[in-house]
Amino acid sequence: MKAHHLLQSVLLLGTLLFAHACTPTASFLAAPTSTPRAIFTPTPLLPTTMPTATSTPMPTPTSTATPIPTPDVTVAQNIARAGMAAIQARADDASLLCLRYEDTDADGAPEWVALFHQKTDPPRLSAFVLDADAVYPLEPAFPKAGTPDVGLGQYATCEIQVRDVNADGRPEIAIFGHADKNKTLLHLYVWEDDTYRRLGFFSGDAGVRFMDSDGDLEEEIWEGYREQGAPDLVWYVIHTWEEHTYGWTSDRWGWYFLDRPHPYPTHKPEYAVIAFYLALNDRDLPGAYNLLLPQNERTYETWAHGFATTVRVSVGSVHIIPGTETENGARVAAMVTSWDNEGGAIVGRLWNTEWRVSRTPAGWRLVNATVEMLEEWKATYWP
Ligand SMILES: [Ca+2]
Ligand SMILES: [Ca+2]
Ligand SMILES: [Ca+2]
Repeated sequence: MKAHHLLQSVLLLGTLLFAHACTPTASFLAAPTSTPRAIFTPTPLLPTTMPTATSTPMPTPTSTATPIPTPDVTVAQNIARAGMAAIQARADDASLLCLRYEDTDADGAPEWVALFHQKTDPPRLSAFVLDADAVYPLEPAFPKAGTPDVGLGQYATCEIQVRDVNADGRPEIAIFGHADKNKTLLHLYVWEDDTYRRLGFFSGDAGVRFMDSDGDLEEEIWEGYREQGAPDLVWYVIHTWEEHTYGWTSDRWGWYFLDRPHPYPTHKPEYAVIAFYLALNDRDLPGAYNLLLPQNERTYETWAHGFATTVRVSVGSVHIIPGTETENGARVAAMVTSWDNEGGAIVGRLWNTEWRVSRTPAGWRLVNATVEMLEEWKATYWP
């Protein structure tokens, strides 16, 4: 029994030592953020002697001396130098901002992604992929009419992501840029038919970001636009990956500034409806109630009780129904998504909503609504 324990201990010790000795050293070749500079990580030393037991003959642990390959630092340095030299040779007078050494075409071997800043007027970001001796420029989208051509961006920055952003199994190269008037740009590329195809170009003056808005674990792309008539509001256009391209699938409203209290804009019929749902989402129930006309027959307490289980509300597709606007009244349509915690389960609902709104000296107010539930689902994952 004693001997058995000892054997177990020795084997356990051997296993621990072995496991420790075999912990893979970081492969700088595959390091995701490689600037062309190799860092040598010393390999932990193998124990030269194993503990031996005395009394009973012990089986010799055989799992000791698998030789650990010593990383060849010279090879890595040479790769880095060659990549840097090749990239600088193509840079002309542009400044190299950053380099990534990652597998951008899913063939198992890394390529160089280089991002440059050119001192043109206006200055512009450009990028290419260096794969062995082949150079693939990442072509920027044509600028929209009336806007200057800034390539991937006007200012020097290095915001590159190499990952499968649309969950189709292939990696994308995502490059963010910035330009005048607070504009953010996002270019997306994927390796396809021997070239890097531009999958999409997105821009907005209130940011562009990846975000999973519906809880399916796939990220959508959100373009944010500030609302000219109500600078506290942002209008998000949400693009979803569908088969071969990103398409505009929905929109929603949000706050541009995060600080509170939020000033609720009510100087247009649509803004009053947007403000009402943003207030609900913020759980500012008194604020939301104040946007209802007092002739609503329910007291605040009764009304507020209806939102006891609400955890999130969002609103989009807000517009005045054509032909309904008069000087003092209008009908405003909106698509509302609500999320409620019902007995521990999160239930999402999509509502087609139509509000009758009325002008008051204090701004537009919500009088009453007709709602139609279009969809109801249980959220398996809470975004
Ligand atoms: Ca590759
Ligand atoms: Ca992909
Ligand atoms: Ca999603």
